[in-house]
Amino acid sequence: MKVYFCGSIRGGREDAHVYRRIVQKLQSYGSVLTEHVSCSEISEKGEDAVGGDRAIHDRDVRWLRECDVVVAEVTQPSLGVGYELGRAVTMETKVLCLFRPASGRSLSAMIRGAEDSDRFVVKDYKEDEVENVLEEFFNRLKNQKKARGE
Ligand code: 6IA
Repeated sequence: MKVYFCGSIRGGREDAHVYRRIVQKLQSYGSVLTEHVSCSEISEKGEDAVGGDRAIHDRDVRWLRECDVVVAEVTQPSLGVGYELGRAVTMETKVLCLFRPASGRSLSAMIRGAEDSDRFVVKDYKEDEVENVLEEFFNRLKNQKKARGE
């Protein structure tokens, strides 16, 4: 299973510790293509990739096409994460968005309103529940795959 993880980079790195926790758990389900998003060394400048922004964009879109599922932490607003989610919807890839209401923020209507409880799932959670929330989602995903004979 290939998992594409989305989290804010230039949108702000305040939640990097939560991204780390999510990526760690995701690695027990398969390979995480975008592991670097959780890396504590990346600052919100996120500028030092070889090939510049075009290379980042093109590689990330290629990975989005390759992955089986997209998991996004959407509490910290990020244009890049919003863009990735829009592309994932067009590709008809399964999406899980994770949002922490305790942040005091209000999630964009374009994310909350995209929820369809099947292909695009939005889940409110508390930080210490994150592993359980992921476990529940991936168990359901496994059962759905089994039911389809995949
Ligand atoms: O607008 P943002 O920068 O917050 O967008 C964040 C999202 O876009 C993440 O989910 C990433 O998948 C993607 N993204 C944005 N910047 C980069 C990036 N920068 N590298 C990889 N993906 C990115 C360079 C950092 C590099 C030196 C490791």
